[in-house]
Amino acid sequence: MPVLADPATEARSILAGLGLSLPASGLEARTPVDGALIGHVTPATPAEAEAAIARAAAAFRLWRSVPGPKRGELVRLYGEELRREKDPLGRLVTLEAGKTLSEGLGEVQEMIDICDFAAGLSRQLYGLTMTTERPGHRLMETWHPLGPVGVISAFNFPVAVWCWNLSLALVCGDPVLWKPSEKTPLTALAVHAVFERALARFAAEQGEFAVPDISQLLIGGPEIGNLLVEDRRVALVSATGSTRMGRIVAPKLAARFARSLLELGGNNALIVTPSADLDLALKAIAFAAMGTAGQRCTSLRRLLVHESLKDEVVARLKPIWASASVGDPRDPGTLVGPLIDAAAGEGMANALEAARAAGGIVHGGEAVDSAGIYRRPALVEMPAHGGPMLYETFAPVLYVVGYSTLEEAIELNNSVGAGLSSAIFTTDLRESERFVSAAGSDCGIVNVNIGTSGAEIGGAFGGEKETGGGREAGSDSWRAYMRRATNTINYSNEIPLAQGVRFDI
Ligand code: UN1
Repeated sequence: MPVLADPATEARSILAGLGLSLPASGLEARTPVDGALIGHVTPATPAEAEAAIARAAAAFRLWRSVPGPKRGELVRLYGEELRREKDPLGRLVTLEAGKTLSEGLGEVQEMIDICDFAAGLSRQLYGLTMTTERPGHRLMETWHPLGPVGVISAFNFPVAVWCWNLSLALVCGDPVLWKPSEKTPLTALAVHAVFERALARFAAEQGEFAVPDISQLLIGGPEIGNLLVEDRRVALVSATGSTRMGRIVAPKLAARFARSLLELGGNNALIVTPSADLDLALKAIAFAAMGTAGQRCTSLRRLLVHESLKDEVVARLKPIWASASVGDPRDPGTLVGPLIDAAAGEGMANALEAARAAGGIVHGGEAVDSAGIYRRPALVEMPAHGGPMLYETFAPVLYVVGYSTLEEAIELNNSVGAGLSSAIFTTDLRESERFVSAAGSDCGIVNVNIGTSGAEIGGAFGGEKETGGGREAGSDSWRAYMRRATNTINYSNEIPLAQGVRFDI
């Protein structure tokens, strides 16, 4: 194992390199690498959050009239700044969220990718023109900026998910107010400081179009998130987190008819059919279940294996699970880093207890440190689909059950509350087409011969049912950040009414 620096010292030196110093008191910021205190951050008071919302509302009135491609230029500059700082930012993600260095860097890459996507999109906010039933008329739609967007993000993708929202919102003409997870305030400060550099460059190069306060960071707890949710000046709240959080946020937004974009829990399954290429499947299963220590909303939690293969698949997975290296996420040999905190470790232990109580055979899962946040990944043979398989445990636990027909496997895939991601391994065209068809998986992400996690930004990301229904990142997800106006323009000398209605005066 290479000699690695003290995590808190390394984090502080990365922050200093980015020009950030931490105050002596405030909210604690810790690293899960060894549980140490990195420093403190200053939370926003409710009055400060209120003032920030007012500034965002004022910024909106200016930013909405800046031409889309100019807005895109700012996001392009941010992508350039991120490229320059990819290494320290990726390391900081690793230190604060505990994901492996490769994944920390991958997360920053995801930010860069969405900036590129959004910069291109800034010239493509297309509306349709329709043929009209009336002579001398034109019927079309235009897409306009919506208003300030509140972003509430989770610890597991502490910076990329904000950037999916920020880059699209800015290009769409909306200012952003960001409340990051209380568990990851430092990465938020760091990426926001880098954004401010891009904004300063934009102001220097495109002065007439620069608008202050188009991106603001509000560090704090649920009370700050709640202010964003309840304030009528916040037009859209994009919230990533648990289904429990979504159940609190969604009715409040609905009560004031605000838009919501919800990315909630997942309980993702992968089906291994008799025709599957098992070598491929095993690699995909390992990354999807153990990557990010099982702390992605897209992590694989339920493995549904055809009964003819179940023993073989379990026998081949067991040594992969037993040999996966658990340790410091900065060590290039590590596959599974720490869980975010001790509570997450307890959550994993409780799920395994529930699995045993339901008759499951648990392989692995034990803590390897005294704090219980470094845990061996667990592989659990379940006697039937049930017990803790029915809910999401944010930890590296993979439950395995057998199935006999594809219909049954699809039923099981769809039988849980969440509907985020799903996958099938098959070389049978009929099976894969059935899985992706209207009568197949009911999830927002439906993959063939690839795992459940690790989506590219080009597609729309999100899921159905208790996952909340929101879509972020690629495809036409931008529409959530804009309002649509339908325009009928009469250039004739008559007032013909639609549907042939007559009203002669
Ligand atoms: C999340 O876990 O909240 O598809 C987002 C993936 C990542 C995003 C996950 N690109 O796994």
